[in-house]
Amino acid sequence: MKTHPKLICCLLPLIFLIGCKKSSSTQETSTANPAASTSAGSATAAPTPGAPAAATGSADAGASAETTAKMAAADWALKQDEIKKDPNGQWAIQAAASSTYNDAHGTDSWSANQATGAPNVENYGDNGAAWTSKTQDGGIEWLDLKYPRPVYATQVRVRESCGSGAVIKIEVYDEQGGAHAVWQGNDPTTELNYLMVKFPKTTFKTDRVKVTLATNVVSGWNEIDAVQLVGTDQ
Ligand SMILES: [Ca+2]
Repeated sequence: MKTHPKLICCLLPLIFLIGCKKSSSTQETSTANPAASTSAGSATAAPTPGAPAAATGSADAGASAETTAKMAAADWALKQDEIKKDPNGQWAIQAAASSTYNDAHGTDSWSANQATGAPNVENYGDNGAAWTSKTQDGGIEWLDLKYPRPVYATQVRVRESCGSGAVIKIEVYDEQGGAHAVWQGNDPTTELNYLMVKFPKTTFKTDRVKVTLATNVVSGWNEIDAVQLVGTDQ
């Protein structure tokens, strides 16, 4: 019963997004523009598995659109696999959050812990294997993650799995516990994809990342499946 209102609220934007999938092409993604960025960091979102708008005026248009869609889907799968296996990438081993849906704690569905480990959400939409906040559109929420090995960081990849596009800031912590913003801006992520934030290699080692969201900017539940810290020992 308690998940009932949640499911309805998440399904509405989901239906909307699925409905927009074909026309909201990868162009939107490619305009990824951290315009409000206050650092040297840049952000991109992996291409979506959605098909680009179908070509018209040719008997082969349907078939070629299908081929293009399949190739885009294959590219997406390859990219997901590449990230999952990145030798310089680490998955979180511990997490805390500003709030959790239904006050989930421990390893409950939607708890902060659901954002630790490798990605395990296979489809875009509401899923207890991802973290989400107590309310859908309340505003500022955050996720604070710990990693096994301190590294000189070059990238953070946030896998968004529902209500994508609400991340506004990413910080990494130095060994003294000082927070350093590596990115701030407009999250271009759509559907089940990574927000990929690249920045110049940090001058300190870090094993802690904080992801801040403004949940009011994308209506419905904003869920994070996993967060990868990328960096090296030297
Ligand atoms: Ca997860």
